[in-house]
Amino acid sequence: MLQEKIKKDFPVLNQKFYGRNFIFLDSAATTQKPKQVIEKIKEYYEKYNSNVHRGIYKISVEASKEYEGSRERVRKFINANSTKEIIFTKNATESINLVAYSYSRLLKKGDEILLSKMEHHSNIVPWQLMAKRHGFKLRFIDVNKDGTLGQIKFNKNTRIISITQMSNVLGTINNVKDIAKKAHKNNCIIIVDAAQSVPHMKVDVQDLDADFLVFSGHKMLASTGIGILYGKENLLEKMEPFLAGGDMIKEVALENTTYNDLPWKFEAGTQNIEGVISLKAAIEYLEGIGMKKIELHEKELLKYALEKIQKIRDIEIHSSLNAEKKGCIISFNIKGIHPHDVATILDEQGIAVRSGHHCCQPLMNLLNISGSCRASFYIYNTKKDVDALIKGLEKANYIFKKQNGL
Ligand code: 7TS
Repeated sequence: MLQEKIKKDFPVLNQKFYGRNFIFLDSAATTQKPKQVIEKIKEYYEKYNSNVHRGIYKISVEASKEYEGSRERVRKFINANSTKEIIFTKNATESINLVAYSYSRLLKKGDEILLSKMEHHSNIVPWQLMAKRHGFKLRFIDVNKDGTLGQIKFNKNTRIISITQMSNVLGTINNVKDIAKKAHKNNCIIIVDAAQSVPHMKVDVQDLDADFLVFSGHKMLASTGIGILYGKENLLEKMEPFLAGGDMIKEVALENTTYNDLPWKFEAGTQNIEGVISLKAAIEYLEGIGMKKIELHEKELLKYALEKIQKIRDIEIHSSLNAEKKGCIISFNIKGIHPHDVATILDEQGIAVRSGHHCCQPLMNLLNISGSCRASFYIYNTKKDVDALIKGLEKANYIFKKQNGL
């Protein structure tokens, strides 16, 4: 893959900070946007900015066509059966909250929800709220020492398993297809948090047999403020709306309201139209490269990075070192240096990494650390970026350990 050519499509990456080429290694938080996506958003505002599903004039019809066209593109991208199963939300977080709120109303007190200890806060806190409200029990699957998922046990009350397909800290890829099979055998549904996986690998909701699957546009080249909820039609039909207002209704009388058909039943009020439209451009960009090629590129880059980073003095890597089985994310600490200090030294060399708890405090507790540094890679990163990271880490060691006479 021609990363240098790809990099040229991303205006943010073509800047210099502190006299050095900017290197972005925080795509797990959000990705940069190619000019093709930025142009598409500009086109919407310059040519057909209007609200959707309501105007009968030319540009509103055009905006509605683009909006629904994007839904079809998302459907095809994840191989959903129907566009009725593709709901636009604000982000992956809102998608999980939607399911938690609306599906929980179909359950009863004492039912159990199974999560894992590697979940992002957005796949823990909504369930805590529901557990408190409805009297559910929460149970957490352990994480093994090598960062893989521990043994999963269903019991007769387990009704939902909500689990990440790729950990945003460890990079661990969970076999959600296998988990879905076991869940269904146990009369339980599966919700897949695909916020980190969909941007990096081919995800087919029918092949996985996921009941629900969530992800965010901003982690896959599209704009912020647009999320996706995939849900099986028969389940979405049974669920009450999450938010209420315009567009999600069929008929409103003062006493009673009938709801719109799927997917609009779950899209109340004016939506993030530019966000939806940007999604189509983002998917076209990703598919223009090819998801398989993206996966292969990231595996190669990860293998290279893992080999090099292991040689850094006093490094502690918080995941498996097997590049074949994980996403392109490395979380690490350098013994004796605070992760924020490491990140600051890297920043001074034009390298952006995230440091902190990565919205995974339970996992941090399990790893017995308060935070870590995290380098996460994407289609625009190169081996040269890895080399710069390694040099930056060596510099951190040099500065801190020299200062302290170590
Ligand atoms: N699930 C996972 C696995 C995530 O990594 C994130 C965000 C979310 C859900 C929530 O996504 P949002 O778009 O609704 O915010 N993860 C990160 C991260 O690792 N650094 O910043 C955000």
